[in-house]
Amino acid sequence: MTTLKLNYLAGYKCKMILLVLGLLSFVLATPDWQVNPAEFENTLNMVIRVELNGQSLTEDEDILAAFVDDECRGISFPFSFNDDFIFLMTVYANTNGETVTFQIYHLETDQIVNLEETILFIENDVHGQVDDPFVLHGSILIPGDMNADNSVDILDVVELVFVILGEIQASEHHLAVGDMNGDNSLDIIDVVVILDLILYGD
Ligand SMILES: [Ca+2]
Ligand SMILES: [Ca+2]
Repeated sequence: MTTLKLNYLAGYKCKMILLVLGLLSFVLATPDWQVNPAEFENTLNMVIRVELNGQSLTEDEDILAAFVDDECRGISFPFSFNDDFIFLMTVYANTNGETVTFQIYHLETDQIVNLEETILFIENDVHGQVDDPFVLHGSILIPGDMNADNSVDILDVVELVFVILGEIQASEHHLAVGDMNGDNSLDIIDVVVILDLILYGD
């Protein structure tokens, strides 16, 4: 085999490896949350239900995590129960009295959401039961939902047009959910994208 061919094959292999790595990084775009139970002596257990924008979860692939400061202290995946999704969460610590916070990765909108409630870690505590879960609340941004009513429809298009025309002053929320093409401005292109979303879905 000639050197030229070998160089070509090596280059081809490199491109394939880069392609595979690229695909992997796309697939693994979920949060890098990990906890090592062996590092902790104490636990508490929770049964949790999560409400985002006042509504229960509809995805069974969201991920819930517990934190003390920025350190992950527990991870849980939802399972279906009584037409809802609940999480069984074990939280790990070495010290009582630490404040535990929670975040959820919302797959559908690819957002990590800070949840409002916190607990104090007390070893062997139990929070929530299967028929009466501990409820965590948070807010997600729904692309296109200009009027923040948890759905995207013609009213959002009207509000966006009013914002573009200067009839309504653009708020941070408007910019966060209305800039559909990510160019940091609200204009007719965003109207077209939202109309497309309403008419044809994503
Ligand atoms: Ca709306
Ligand atoms: Ca835009």
